Amino acid sequence: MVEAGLIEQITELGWKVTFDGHHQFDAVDVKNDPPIGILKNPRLVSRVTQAVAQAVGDQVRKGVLPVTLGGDHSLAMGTISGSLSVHPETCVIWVDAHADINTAESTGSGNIHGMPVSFLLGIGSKIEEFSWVKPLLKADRLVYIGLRDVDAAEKRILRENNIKAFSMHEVDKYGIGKVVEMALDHVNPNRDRPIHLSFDVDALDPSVAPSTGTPVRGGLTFREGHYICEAISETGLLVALDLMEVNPSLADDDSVRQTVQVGCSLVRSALGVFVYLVRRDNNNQCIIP
Ligand code: Z70
Ligand code: MN
Ligand code: MN
Ligand code: MN
Repeated sequence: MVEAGLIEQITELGWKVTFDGHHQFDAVDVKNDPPIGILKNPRLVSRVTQAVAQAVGDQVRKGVLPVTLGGDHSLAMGTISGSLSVHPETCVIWVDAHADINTAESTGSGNIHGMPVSFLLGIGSKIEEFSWVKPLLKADRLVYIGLRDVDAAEKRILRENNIKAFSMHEVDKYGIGKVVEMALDHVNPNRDRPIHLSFDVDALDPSVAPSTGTPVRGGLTFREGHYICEAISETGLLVALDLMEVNPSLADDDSVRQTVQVGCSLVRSALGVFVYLVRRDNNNQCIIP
């Protein structure tokens, strides 16, 4: 996405952009990383996400809006920890085909990218390696959009913790405009809380975003995905953005190009391309965010 020109594109929108590079990953050197229980690469994931938490928290504290490009969605353990460490009242809008809420007990795969939400909520047994993750996220400050591949154990966890989720069924039933409004009403009724948007590109239909680890058919259209980003941009409350699971090592060149383009486009929408195009001041001049 960076190679495709995302930095220049965001700059063009009127933002002053600093590219933070990949330096936080250089500090991680984990050669011997056997599973803990069945959790795969636990030390690597813990150290990278902890470094990301620090980096994101530092930016949010300065009033800078961090955009994290991933990478698997375990990264959101870091990004959301960073946001919550500065603004404890932050609400999270998690756009994904998956709920990513398995615990160390419920996971069947041992993939930590299927578990970040449970760590943030502090549910399930505690793993010493991840003790740095503080359970700062409240279940009523979290809302999902786009779900369609949720494990049975995850469904139980969602139910037991009373977590609001708008699956593809609700997107079909109400339309994306109403779903985003209901999602915001749930986590942010007075539109006064900071918003962390964590967008897994696999929320989009595989025909729109094929280059991702776990494509699931029946996903969001190109416009539905963009509408979510635009509507959140319009609130003026966005404090951090994740665009996750774009994987250019998967699929053919055309699919990769398409997925990278759509990823860049979602980021531009979340950062106000829509507002830039349509909002005008009293003198009919475009207001550049
Ligand atoms: C399953 C698990 C999954 C992708 C999350 C799958 C989860 N629920 N897949 N992200 N890409 O392994 O926990
Ligand atoms: Mn995900
Ligand atoms: Mn997913
Ligand atoms: Mn994932």
